[in-house]
Amino acid sequence: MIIRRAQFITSLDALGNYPGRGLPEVAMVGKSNVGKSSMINKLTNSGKLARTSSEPGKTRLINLFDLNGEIILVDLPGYGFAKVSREERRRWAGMIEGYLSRSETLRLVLMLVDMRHKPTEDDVTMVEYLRHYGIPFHVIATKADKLSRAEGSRSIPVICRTLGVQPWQIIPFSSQDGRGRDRVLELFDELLPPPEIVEGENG
Ligand SMILES: Nc1nc2c(ncn2[C@@H]2O[C@H](COP(=O)(O)OP(=O)(O)OP(=O)(O)O)[C@@H](O)[C@H]2O)c(=O)[nH]1
Ligand SMILES: [Mg+2]
Repeated sequence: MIIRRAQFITSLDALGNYPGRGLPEVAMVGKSNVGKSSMINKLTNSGKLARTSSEPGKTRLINLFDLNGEIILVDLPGYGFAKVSREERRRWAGMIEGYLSRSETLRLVLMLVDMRHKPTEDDVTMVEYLRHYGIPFHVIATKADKLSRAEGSRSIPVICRTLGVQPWQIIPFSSQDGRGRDRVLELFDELLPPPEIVEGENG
C-alpha cells in the first residue's frame, strides 16, 4: 500500500462512532514506550502525526488515523506502565480490552515488543487474549536499529518461544531506519477490497 494521505481523525476513551467508521481497522498494542506511536509516524512518513515521548505513558486515549480513506490505524495506550496509578492503569486496560473485544471492523493487530528484551508477562497475556478472541495478529519487533545483526538473530527465537509464535509472524522494525515498513504495508494491502475488474479489457 502506498500511503498518499494520512490524517488524524479523533481521540476516544471508548469505542464509539467516528468519521470513517466501517473501514478496516489495524490496531497497535504493546507495552508503554515500545514504539507504537513512532511506528505510526514512520509508516505514514510524517514526523509528528502521532505524539511520541521518551517517557512511557504518552498515549492515554484511543487515537484514530485515516490512511487514504481506506484503512483506519488505531493507536492504543500502552500497558504495563508501573508509574501511573492503579486506577488509571485499570482504566487503560478497560479501554484496550473494550476496544479489542467490541470493534467489529478490527482486522489486524500489530503486537509490538521491544526487540532487545524478552517479552513480558503482560505481552504473553496479550497474545493469549488475541488468540482467545481469534484476532489476527503479527508481532512487530521494534527498535531493531539498536541491535547488531548477531544480537538481532538471537532475539527472534526468544520472542518465538516466549509468545509461542512462528518466525514468519515476526517483523523486525525500526522507526529510525525504516526497516520492516514495506512488509507492514504489504499486510495492509491484504485488507483492501480487491481491485475492480474492468470488463472488456484484455479480452
Ligand atoms: N532507536 C529507536 N527508538 C525508538 C524506535 N521506536 C520508538 N523509539 C523511541 O522510543 C520512545 C517511545 O516511543 P513511542 O512511540 O512514544 O512509544 P509508545 O509505544 O507510543 O508509548 P506510549 O504511548 O507511552 O504507550 C521514544 O523516545 C522514541 O523515540 C525505534 O525504532 N528505534
Ligand atoms: Mg504512544
